[in-house]
Amino acid sequence: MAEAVLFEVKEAVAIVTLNRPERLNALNGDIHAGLRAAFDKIETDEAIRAVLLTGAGRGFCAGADLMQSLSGVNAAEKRDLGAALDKEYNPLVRRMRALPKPIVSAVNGVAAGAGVNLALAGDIIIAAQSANFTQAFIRIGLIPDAGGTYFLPRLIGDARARALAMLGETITAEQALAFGLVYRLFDDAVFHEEALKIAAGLAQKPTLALAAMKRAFAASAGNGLDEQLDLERDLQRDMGYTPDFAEGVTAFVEKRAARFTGKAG
Ligand code: LHQ
Repeated sequence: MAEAVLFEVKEAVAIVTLNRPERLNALNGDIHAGLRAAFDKIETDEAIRAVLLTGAGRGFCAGADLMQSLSGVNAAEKRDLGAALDKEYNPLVRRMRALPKPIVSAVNGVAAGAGVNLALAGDIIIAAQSANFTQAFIRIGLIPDAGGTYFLPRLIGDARARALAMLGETITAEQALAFGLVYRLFDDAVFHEEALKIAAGLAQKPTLALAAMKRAFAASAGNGLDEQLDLERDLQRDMGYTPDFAEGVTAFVEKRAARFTGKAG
């Protein structure tokens, strides 16, 4: 059986590919296990400085596997969906957000349900022209999970977030771009290559500054301006002590390209 998650490292980028194309990469136990293993490696391997999360085939991810994990649901048998979120989905979203390395979510095709919200847990979200996005939850009597009710209003505003969640309509990649759900679109033919280019570029940047940005942006959602200014001061103080800051300034003065290591010392 093919591995449910493919993992390879190229140009200091961990390329993590959801790999159940016949099910549009719907999330089952094998995919969750594969993702856990991938993030174990990404968290501990210093040579990995960025992540590219994408899907095999014509889908990015169709959300929870309704055939395998949830089939046979009936009113008499009460399923604790909260347990699945506690065990698999929420730790994954928290892990992605806390990862001190940038994540590019490359939505290569269909994204539905938790598949969309998994992408939104990344830092930079790009999509192929043929991609589409559906908060499919309402179609089966659920609410957006995997961070959907958190990410959506912050990214696209409350009005659009509520409409997408409540109507369960599919939006095209162009609409997603216009809404601000994704940063950029690329033609399908060059999508993987362009996605890798972005991730590889991030992998050459000062990693500690990217990690500190993730912390600052994460805190910004719950902070007032005063607290955020204090946090920026603290994080910037840390950045001022990094070799990459010294290298950045030296390279500027010497009018050459900087060579960042992403290391603390
Ligand atoms: C699938 C799936 C799928 C299995 C397509 N599962 N096979 C829930 C509960 C528990 C805890 C955690 O959180 C969640 C969160 C959730 O994510 S709930 C939302 C789950 N996702 C959905 O409701 C989406 C279901 N899929 C669809 O509505 C459609 O497949 C979409 C709109 C994604 C794509 O439509 P099409 O492009 O027309 O493709 P298709 O429907 O023909 O799908 C291709 C194959 O993939 C097909 O299999 P088949 O054997 O007929 O070729 C589908 O059955 C299979 N597939 N999604 N989630």
